[in-house]
Amino acid sequence: MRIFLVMFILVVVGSCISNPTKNNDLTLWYSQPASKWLEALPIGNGSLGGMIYGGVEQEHIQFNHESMITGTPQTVGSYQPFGDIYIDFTNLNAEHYSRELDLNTAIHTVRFSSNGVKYHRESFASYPDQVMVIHLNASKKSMIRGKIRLTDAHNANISVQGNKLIATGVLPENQMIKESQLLVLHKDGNLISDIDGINIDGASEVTILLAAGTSFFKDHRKDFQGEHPHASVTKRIEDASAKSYEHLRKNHVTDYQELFGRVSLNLGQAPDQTTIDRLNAHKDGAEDPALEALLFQYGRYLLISSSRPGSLPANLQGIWNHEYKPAWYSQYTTNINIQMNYWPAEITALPECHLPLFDWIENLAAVQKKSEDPILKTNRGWICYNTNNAMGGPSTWGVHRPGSAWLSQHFWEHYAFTGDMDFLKSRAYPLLKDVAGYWEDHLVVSADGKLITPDGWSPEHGPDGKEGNRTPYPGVSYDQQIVYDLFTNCIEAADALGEDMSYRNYLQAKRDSLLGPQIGRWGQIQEWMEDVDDPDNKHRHTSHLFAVHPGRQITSGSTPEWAQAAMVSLNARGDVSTGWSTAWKINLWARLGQGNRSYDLIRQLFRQCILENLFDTHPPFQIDGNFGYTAGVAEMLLQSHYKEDNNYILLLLPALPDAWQSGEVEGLRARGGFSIDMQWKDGSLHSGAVTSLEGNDLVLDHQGQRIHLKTQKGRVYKMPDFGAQP
Ligand code: FUC
Repeated sequence: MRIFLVMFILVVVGSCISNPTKNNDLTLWYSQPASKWLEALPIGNGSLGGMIYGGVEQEHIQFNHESMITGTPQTVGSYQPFGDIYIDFTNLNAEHYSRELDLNTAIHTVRFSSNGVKYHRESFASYPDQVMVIHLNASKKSMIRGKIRLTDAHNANISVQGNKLIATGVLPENQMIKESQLLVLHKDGNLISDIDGINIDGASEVTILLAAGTSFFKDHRKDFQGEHPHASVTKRIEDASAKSYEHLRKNHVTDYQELFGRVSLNLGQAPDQTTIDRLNAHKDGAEDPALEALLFQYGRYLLISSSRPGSLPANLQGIWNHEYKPAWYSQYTTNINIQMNYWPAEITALPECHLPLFDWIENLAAVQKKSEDPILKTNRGWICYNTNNAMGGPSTWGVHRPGSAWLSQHFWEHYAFTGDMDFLKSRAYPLLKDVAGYWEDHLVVSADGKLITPDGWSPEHGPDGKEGNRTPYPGVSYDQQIVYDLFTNCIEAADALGEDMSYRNYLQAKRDSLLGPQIGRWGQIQEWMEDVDDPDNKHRHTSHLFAVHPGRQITSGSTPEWAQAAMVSLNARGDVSTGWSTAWKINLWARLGQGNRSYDLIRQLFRQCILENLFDTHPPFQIDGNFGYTAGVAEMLLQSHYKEDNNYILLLLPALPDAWQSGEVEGLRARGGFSIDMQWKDGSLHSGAVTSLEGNDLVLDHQGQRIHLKTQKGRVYKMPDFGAQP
């Protein structure tokens, strides 16, 4: 690879941060109502989620609240459904039906005509007003007739109070109190309450407000016990009911678009077909890059909808669940799943959506540190089990020692992308250093004089290839690579803070003594300290490739032999796997600079793991694959995971597949604090811009040509034509 290092003073084309609004095909749409939960479409405000079926005679919205779990700090429990809204309409014969979810507004719409009247139903979950809003409209006066019911998934007592329905109850498992309230507002006609609902008789417009909550309190210092939710739920409903529908809608769209509108991706024109037809055609091999872009944006939509400041982090199903016993409790699994949920947060410009993860990790740390469980006892730092609930409650399925180190990587990444020095000083560095302390105490010296973990695990099998073998082994690559990553993040954090230098140097010496990646007998990255890897092993976890992604110990540029060996390992594992595993492989191949291999995995993901409503399936439905996919697409277009001479190297279009010869992306974020726009043609960068968010220097790298750029905070720099460089 020829590398040209060009010092280039780029033209300042503006002094303000751009706010792209142009988006291409941001709608999921269907010509039939949903006939099952996985055809319903999700809305959410971080805490309150709904799945909308869009029926004609009956609208059904199944809803959730993030805190509805049967667990405690001692037992894991399961994430639970909360309740359902049903609206039974009378005298409708639908024609010209459609339902759609517009990712640009986060509004779900149902439209149809009946007997010459056009009906229009809009639903959204508002973060600023903390309510779900359903608005019914008809083109002729007084034509809305039906009955609204609220049900509860846990036999709560339901009362009807005028135009309000209230469901209040207690979960017997953990005594958590829950309450939902639904208020009906109308224009024209009458509302008539009866024993189990509210009848609408001849209204022209109806607005339904739903609020729900529990007594869960997101803080270990109060044992997670909060107030009865009645007062806060009542207040949300009252406050929202004082605003017009248009006002609530505007608040919601403004708030949502401020986040969503930061990134646009255009990979081509969308065909004029329903989403399900496009999905099926894609599964059959049709080219529809616009659908691939839609799924990318859907991941961003889902993250905004399931993880907002003040909420719990997105669980295995985000916040959407209709089962009493969801797979793996629909909680937080630390050996890939919860981390993958947050892979798109920084690179796709949603750092605020990352914040719930940090709150949860800090609570988890506090709960583990005071645990009486002998398995969790540590001198310094903390460790956790593999699966944990909203309260830091552990599963029975084994300790996962490097879980805390992997989780702490997210604190470093938030700083690396945002440059938030207060966050680094007050939250990230203390946590990183604390967890590093555990590993300083825990590492041992091998016969070869290397530092190794004595009792590791490679999720989720053993060197004998047995699924779920939890026998501890020394020097397992997964542990070694995560500890390397932890120490590196801690070292770089100390550098950025300019403090703690003697500790920093001590930790660097430790890091440099760690047993590093080893290349085995068939050219692979060894998963185990001994060269026992079976080339026919197809296990879904690629734990031994953590160093490629989300770690950064192995890169094509700085460690090409290891990168080559990682490709051998990845090819041996094969392409066919579960949803999140397939998504991880998209990211891995992207980091290895193999755009066409990433794209193979994209095709594979669509073929096998994308459901009718574009949720990802493990199977069953598991949202990490959606988030991992979105992160993977971003990694194919932009990477920034390593530094040279203290500058981040921004790889522009590092893994562009042949299938995406032309396109444009705006607003992706890079470490060091940059927002990147790019247009490309015939597989090469055509034009673009760098917005400097922090005023740092950087190196732009496109297909091996490099340009060093000095920046000032807040300025926008036009990218040069790399093709024109010598
Ligand atoms: C891990 C994975 C499973 C699943 C579960 C939630 O145990 O190995 O495949 O993703 O987490």
